[in-house]
Amino acid sequence: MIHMHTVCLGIGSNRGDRQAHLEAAKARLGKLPQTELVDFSRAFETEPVGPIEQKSYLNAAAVIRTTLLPPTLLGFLHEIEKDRGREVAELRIRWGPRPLDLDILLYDDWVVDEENLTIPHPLMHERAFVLEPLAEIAPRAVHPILNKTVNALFAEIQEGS
Ligand code: A4P
Ligand code: MG
Repeated sequence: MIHMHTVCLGIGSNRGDRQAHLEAAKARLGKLPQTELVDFSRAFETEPVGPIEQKSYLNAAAVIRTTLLPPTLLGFLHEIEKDRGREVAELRIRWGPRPLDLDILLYDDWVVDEENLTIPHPLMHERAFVLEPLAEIAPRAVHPILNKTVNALFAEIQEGS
Protein backbone atom coordinates (compact mmCIF):
# COMPACT_ATOMS: atom_id res chain seq x y z
CA MET A 1 0.00 0.00 0.00
CA ILE A 2 1.17 3.51 -0.75
CA HIS A 3 1.96 5.49 2.37
CA MET A 4 -0.44 8.20 3.47
CA HIS A 5 1.16 11.24 5.05
CA THR A 6 -0.60 13.44 7.59
CA VAL A 7 -0.28 17.10 6.76
CA CYS A 8 -1.37 20.24 8.63
CA LEU A 9 -2.18 23.29 6.55
CA GLY A 10 -2.66 26.94 7.47
CA ILE A 11 -5.26 28.97 5.58
CA GLY A 12 -5.67 32.74 5.57
CA SER A 13 -7.72 35.33 3.71
CA ASN A 14 -8.01 39.09 4.06
CA ARG A 15 -9.40 40.23 0.74
CA GLY A 16 -12.79 39.89 -0.90
CA ASP A 17 -15.33 37.45 0.49
CA ARG A 18 -13.05 35.87 3.09
CA GLN A 19 -15.55 33.25 4.21
CA ALA A 20 -16.14 32.18 0.61
CA HIS A 21 -12.38 31.84 0.06
CA LEU A 22 -12.06 29.57 3.10
CA GLU A 23 -15.00 27.46 1.99
CA ALA A 24 -13.51 27.15 -1.49
CA ALA A 25 -10.21 26.06 0.04
CA LYS A 26 -12.02 23.39 2.04
CA ALA A 27 -13.88 22.09 -1.01
CA ARG A 28 -10.77 22.07 -3.17
CA LEU A 29 -8.63 20.31 -0.55
CA GLY A 30 -11.26 17.58 -0.35
CA LYS A 31 -10.95 17.04 -4.10
CA LEU A 32 -7.17 16.88 -4.41
CA PRO A 33 -5.93 13.64 -5.97
CA GLN A 34 -4.75 10.90 -3.60
CA THR A 35 -5.90 13.04 -0.70
CA GLU A 36 -8.49 12.86 2.02
CA LEU A 37 -9.63 15.88 4.02
CA VAL A 38 -9.58 14.81 7.66
CA ASP A 39 -10.58 18.01 9.42
CA PHE A 40 -11.07 21.71 8.87
CA SER A 41 -11.18 24.20 11.75
CA ARG A 42 -13.58 27.03 12.42
CA ALA A 43 -12.74 30.41 10.95
CA PHE A 44 -10.96 32.78 13.33
CA GLU A 45 -11.02 36.55 12.93
CA THR A 46 -7.44 37.72 13.52
CA GLU A 47 -5.57 41.01 13.56
CA PRO A 48 -3.04 41.35 10.72
CA VAL A 49 0.52 40.49 11.75
CA GLY A 50 3.51 41.94 9.98
CA PRO A 51 4.97 45.18 8.68
CA ILE A 52 2.22 46.01 6.21
CA GLU A 53 -0.99 47.79 7.13
CA GLN A 54 -3.88 45.67 5.93
CA LYS A 55 -7.35 44.40 6.80
CA SER A 56 -7.97 41.74 9.40
CA TYR A 57 -7.82 38.10 8.38
CA LEU A 58 -9.97 35.05 8.60
CA ASN A 59 -7.65 32.17 9.45
CA ALA A 60 -8.31 28.44 9.60
CA ALA A 61 -6.38 25.18 9.61
CA ALA A 62 -6.85 21.85 7.90
CA VAL A 63 -5.57 18.33 8.34
CA ILE A 64 -5.29 16.15 5.26
CA ARG A 65 -4.01 12.68 4.56
CA THR A 66 -2.25 12.37 1.25
CA THR A 67 0.26 10.41 -0.78
CA LEU A 68 1.37 13.62 -2.54
CA LEU A 69 4.92 14.59 -1.71
CA PRO A 70 5.58 18.13 -0.45
CA PRO A 71 6.61 19.80 -3.74
CA THR A 72 3.64 18.30 -5.58
CA LEU A 73 1.26 19.29 -2.81
CA LEU A 74 2.68 22.83 -2.82
CA GLY A 75 2.02 23.03 -6.57
CA PHE A 76 -1.63 22.12 -6.02
CA LEU A 77 -1.94 24.67 -3.20
CA HIS A 78 -0.56 27.39 -5.48
CA GLU A 79 -3.15 26.45 -8.10
CA ILE A 80 -5.95 26.82 -5.57
CA GLU A 81 -4.57 30.21 -4.45
CA LYS A 82 -4.35 31.35 -8.05
CA ASP A 83 -7.92 30.29 -8.81
CA ARG A 84 -9.10 32.48 -5.95
CA GLY A 85 -7.57 35.49 -7.62
CA ARG A 86 -4.13 35.66 -6.13
CA GLU A 87 -1.60 37.45 -8.30
CA VAL A 88 1.57 35.70 -9.41
CA ALA A 89 4.41 35.96 -6.94
CA GLU A 90 6.33 38.70 -8.75
CA LEU A 91 3.42 41.13 -8.46
CA ARG A 92 2.79 40.57 -4.79
CA ILE A 93 3.97 42.15 -1.64
CA ARG A 94 5.52 39.78 0.84
CA TRP A 95 3.28 39.52 3.90
CA GLY A 96 0.77 41.65 2.00
CA PRO A 97 -2.99 41.26 1.50
CA ARG A 98 -4.28 38.19 -0.31
CA PRO A 99 -7.61 36.51 -1.12
CA LEU A 100 -6.21 33.13 -0.13
CA ASP A 101 -2.93 31.96 1.37
CA LEU A 102 -2.29 28.24 1.89
CA ASP A 103 0.78 27.17 3.84
CA ILE A 104 2.14 23.72 4.61
CA LEU A 105 2.68 23.85 8.38
CA LEU A 106 3.61 20.25 9.25
CA TYR A 107 4.18 17.21 7.03
CA ASP A 108 4.36 14.08 9.20
CA ASP A 109 7.55 14.61 11.19
CA TRP A 110 9.51 15.73 8.14
CA VAL A 111 12.00 18.58 8.14
CA VAL A 112 12.40 20.15 4.70
CA ASP A 113 14.74 23.06 4.04
CA GLU A 114 14.78 23.96 0.39
CA GLU A 115 14.89 27.24 -1.42
CA ASN A 116 11.13 27.44 -2.01
CA LEU A 117 9.87 25.06 0.64
CA THR A 118 10.49 25.07 4.38
CA ILE A 119 8.69 22.59 6.65
CA PRO A 120 7.73 23.11 9.42
CA HIS A 121 6.61 26.57 8.32
CA PRO A 122 9.34 28.76 9.86
CA LEU A 123 7.14 31.16 11.82
CA MET A 124 4.25 28.88 12.79
CA HIS A 125 5.32 28.48 16.41
CA GLU A 126 5.24 32.26 16.96
CA ARG A 127 1.84 32.93 15.46
CA ALA A 128 -1.46 32.73 17.27
CA PHE A 129 -3.32 33.02 13.97
CA VAL A 130 -1.70 29.71 12.95
CA LEU A 131 -1.67 27.87 16.28
CA GLU A 132 -5.17 28.65 17.52
CA PRO A 133 -7.03 27.07 14.56
CA LEU A 134 -4.52 24.22 14.43
CA ALA A 135 -4.89 23.52 18.15
CA GLU A 136 -8.61 23.06 17.57
CA ILE A 137 -8.15 20.15 15.14
CA ALA A 138 -4.61 18.82 15.76
CA PRO A 139 -3.63 19.66 19.35
CA ARG A 140 -1.30 16.68 19.64
CA ALA A 141 0.56 17.13 16.36
CA VAL A 142 4.25 17.52 17.13
CA HIS A 143 6.64 20.15 15.78
CA PRO A 144 9.60 17.95 14.76
CA ILE A 145 12.30 20.56 15.43
CA LEU A 146 10.99 22.01 18.69
CA ASN A 147 9.65 18.60 19.82
CA LYS A 148 6.55 20.20 21.24
CA THR A 149 2.87 19.67 20.54
CA VAL A 150 0.75 22.32 18.89
CA ASN A 151 -1.12 22.63 22.18
CA ALA A 152 2.11 23.31 24.09
CA LEU A 153 3.29 25.86 21.52
CA PHE A 154 -0.05 27.66 21.64
CA ALA A 155 0.03 27.71 25.46
CA GLU A 156 3.54 29.21 25.34
CA ILE A 157 2.61 32.16 23.17
CA GLN A 158 -0.49 32.81 25.25
CA GLU A 159 1.66 32.98 28.38
CA GLY A 160 4.09 35.28 26.61
CA SER A 161 1.43 37.74 25.52
N1 A4P B 1 7.19 28.37 0.89
C1 A4P B 1 8.22 27.97 1.65
N2 A4P B 1 7.81 27.14 2.62
C2 A4P B 1 6.47 27.02 2.47
C3 A4P B 1 5.48 26.28 3.17
N3 A4P B 1 5.81 25.51 4.24
N4 A4P B 1 4.19 26.38 2.76
C4 A4P B 1 7.37 29.26 -0.25
C5 A4P B 1 3.85 27.17 1.71
N5 A4P B 1 4.76 27.90 0.99
C6 A4P B 1 6.06 27.81 1.38
O1 A4P B 1 4.91 32.18 0.11
C7 A4P B 1 5.97 32.48 -0.80
C8 A4P B 1 6.68 31.21 -1.12
O2 A4P B 1 7.01 30.57 0.09
C9 A4P B 1 5.86 30.17 -1.84
O3 A4P B 1 5.85 30.35 -3.21
C10 A4P B 1 6.57 28.89 -1.47
O4 A4P B 1 7.47 28.49 -2.46
P1 A4P B 1 3.57 32.86 -0.06
O5 A4P B 1 2.61 32.26 0.88
O6 A4P B 1 3.23 32.80 -1.50
O7 A4P B 1 3.99 34.38 0.31
P2 A4P B 1 3.70 35.14 1.59
O8 A4P B 1 2.60 34.46 2.31
O9 A4P B 1 3.50 36.55 1.22
O10 A4P B 1 5.03 35.05 2.42
P3 A4P B 1 5.21 34.27 3.72
O11 A4P B 1 6.57 34.50 4.19
O12 A4P B 1 4.75 32.86 3.54
O13 A4P B 1 4.23 35.04 4.64
P4 A4P B 1 3.32 34.33 5.67
O14 A4P B 1 4.17 33.81 6.71
O15 A4P B 1 2.37 33.42 4.99
O16 A4P B 1 2.56 35.58 6.24
N6 A4P B 1 -1.76 38.03 9.73
C11 A4P B 1 -2.84 37.28 10.10
N7 A4P B 1 -3.59 37.67 11.15
N8 A4P B 1 -3.16 36.13 9.42
C12 A4P B 1 -2.41 35.68 8.35
O17 A4P B 1 -2.76 34.64 7.78
N9 A4P B 1 -0.46 36.05 6.95
C13 A4P B 1 0.61 36.73 6.60
C14 A4P B 1 1.50 36.17 5.55
C15 A4P B 1 0.97 37.98 7.26
N10 A4P B 1 0.08 38.36 8.34
C16 A4P B 1 -0.98 37.62 8.67
C17 A4P B 1 -1.27 36.43 7.95
MG1 MG C 1 2.37 32.15 3.02
